[in-house]
Amino acid sequence: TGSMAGGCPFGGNGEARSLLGRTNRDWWPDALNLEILTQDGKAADPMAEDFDYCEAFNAIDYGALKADLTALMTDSQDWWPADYGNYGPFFIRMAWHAAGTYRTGDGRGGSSSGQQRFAPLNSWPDNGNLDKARRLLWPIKQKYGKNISWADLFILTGNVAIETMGGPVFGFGGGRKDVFEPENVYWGSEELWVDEGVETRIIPDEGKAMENPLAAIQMGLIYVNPEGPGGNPDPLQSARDMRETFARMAMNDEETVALTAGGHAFGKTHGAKPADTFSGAPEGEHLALMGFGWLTDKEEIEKGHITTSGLEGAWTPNPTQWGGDYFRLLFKYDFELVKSPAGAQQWQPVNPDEEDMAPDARDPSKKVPTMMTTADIALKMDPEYRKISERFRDDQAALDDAFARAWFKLVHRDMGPKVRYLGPEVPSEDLIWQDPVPAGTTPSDADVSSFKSAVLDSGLPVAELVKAAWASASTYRNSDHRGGANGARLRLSPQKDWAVNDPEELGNVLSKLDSLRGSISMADAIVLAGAAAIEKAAQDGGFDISVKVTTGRGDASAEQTDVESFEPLEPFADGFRNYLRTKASVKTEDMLIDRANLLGLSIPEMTALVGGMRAMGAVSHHADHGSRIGVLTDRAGTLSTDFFTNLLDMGNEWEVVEDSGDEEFVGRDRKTGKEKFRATRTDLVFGSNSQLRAIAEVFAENGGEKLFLDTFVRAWTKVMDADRFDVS
Ligand code: HEB
Repeated sequence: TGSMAGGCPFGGNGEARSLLGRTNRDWWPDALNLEILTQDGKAADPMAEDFDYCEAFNAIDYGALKADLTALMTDSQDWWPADYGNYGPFFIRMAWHAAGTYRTGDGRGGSSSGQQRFAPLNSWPDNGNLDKARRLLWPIKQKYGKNISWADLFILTGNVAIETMGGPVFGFGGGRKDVFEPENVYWGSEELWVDEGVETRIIPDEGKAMENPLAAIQMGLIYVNPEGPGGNPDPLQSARDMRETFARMAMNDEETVALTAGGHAFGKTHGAKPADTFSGAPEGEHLALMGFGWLTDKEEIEKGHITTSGLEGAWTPNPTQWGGDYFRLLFKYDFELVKSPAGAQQWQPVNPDEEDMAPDARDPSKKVPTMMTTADIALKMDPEYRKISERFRDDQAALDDAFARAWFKLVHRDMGPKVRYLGPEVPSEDLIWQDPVPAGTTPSDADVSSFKSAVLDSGLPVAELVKAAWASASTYRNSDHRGGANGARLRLSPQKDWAVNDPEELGNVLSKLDSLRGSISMADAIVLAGAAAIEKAAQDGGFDISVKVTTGRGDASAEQTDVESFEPLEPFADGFRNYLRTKASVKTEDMLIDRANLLGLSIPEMTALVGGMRAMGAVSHHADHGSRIGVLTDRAGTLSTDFFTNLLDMGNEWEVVEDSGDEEFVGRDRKTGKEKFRATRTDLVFGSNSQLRAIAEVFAENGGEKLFLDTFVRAWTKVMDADRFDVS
């Protein structure tokens, strides 16, 4: 069972599940299947192979784009009229929901690939009517074309909305490159969505906690249920859910309060009519609706009689103007529980003064009561939230600063290091959550080669050098671009103490490298030492190869490292090192696939890395039991195809080790019964799975060594350089 504090990734509540949980195919079995067209490595992406989004973005007339977005805010369209004549609040919600799927657990979700355009996100109940927001943007997207991605446009539009309504903005970095197909992300294994009566994911009475890496309380929500947990309007339980879900997206209490209150300074909720008077979500709707969902009669839409969340009303009397009204009203009034016209539970001020009423969204001369969701009331009822809320009520400048910074973090959190940000509005201040790394220097070729020979002469074994380099670089996640070898955070807390890194062995390797490196950065030294070891290991097998290292990495300090924020990067399983700490609710081999995906590896690259690292003996001691588990060779330390040849050899017979929970296996000589090898599921899957076996065969074939070595070195270099945004 996962724990509130984090817990094992994929550690669900006991039931085994598949890696992706429920996918689009489960939700919409009849949807058009385009996947057969992306077989054989054919791209869904229409852009030319040499398309460079950075270059395209940098060529944009940024000022003109912002001016167009500013004009769009008040350019109300008949087919979806703007509340109060201003789309600003609507666009802020669009941007927040684009970014709000981000989760620290695996770094997936978030704003950076424009996933809100695709299922399931385009059809999640919580994203209701954002199809209209995106469609309102189309003329601007069309005008600027490839120079601005949808993903960047969603966020920039949110920023412009805040700015034009007088709100504080900290900056904007572009660089979110669109993808053109739904990303395969685990969103949960429930069979129902929030509006279909599914259970919430935190049920303390039943010991049920939200499994990692999920960060929303129910399937189909970005975070929490606005009506309270499972629809129960209990502000304290709502605070509990908020605290947990916001923490999963890297927000502390202060950031959570600032974001929620700051966001709800703007706009309104929509619950004018019962939800069953609207059509279904976009992905399953009729062709003629052209990608729209949640529709009703034109006349009703014109009158603003729409339902999104089901709650109805604005939070403040000035829903298109930034200010302190949210907290002023929250503390000025007692609130009573009422039902919206759509039947949702919400809170209304008791006896509000006339000037504290909100304008009607279509008729400014008409006054209507304001409202709060149960989650808003939590900001007053939860003791910790309340302290922060009172401070913000009394200090508008503090709220301005906290909101601007938290919003900036929210919408840039999954973009990785600051060098990836583009455009004229990138703030100069370095922020700790950007994992800053000081610029490095490039050592001379002579220094590099003398360092490499010194390393090989030092007596440090190939396996330990390879493991150290892997430990350093393989923390990288393609999802949020965090981790990686740059910065050499491997030598800092918390990474230096992670069980997967065999801390004692690692400490010894690192101090040896430190003593030999001279002026080379520690980050480069670790990668160079790995390269030296691999070259030697290949040479021992009779192959002369060279492993190219792009030097120039810098070393981050402890002060530049937010220890807590690195904790979710700790691998609970790393199939490349045959490491498994806690059995997950998915199969252990699924964890390898997941990690390979986060490293951006192809199937052949993943296969070559596993086989090569096993051959060199680069396996974690944790799984070792002194038996070199997975090292299917009698010449460990040599970079060879032995792992594959022995795995595919019919002379070997495999048998599960009793009491290993189906995790460990013995390989015996089929004739004599003599034990030859030990292996894990992650090893045997390369013989048992037909697709992986097909790759293993290619490497094990006569003459396969060259292809294996090329693939290994390419994959290795890819992992070592995965975070080198400073040079690419
Ligand atoms: Fe919010 C809206 C809830 C957070 C911003 N929200 C809203 C609504 C609801 C909510 C229910 C309504 C929808 C409709 O339309 O119907 N939120 C919520 C919750 C939370 C939140 C529960 C957590 C606690 N928000 C938030 C944040 C932000 C926001 C963080 C930002 C920052 N919202 C918002 C806005 C709006 C909303 C702006 C408005 C929209 C319009 O107007 O359209």
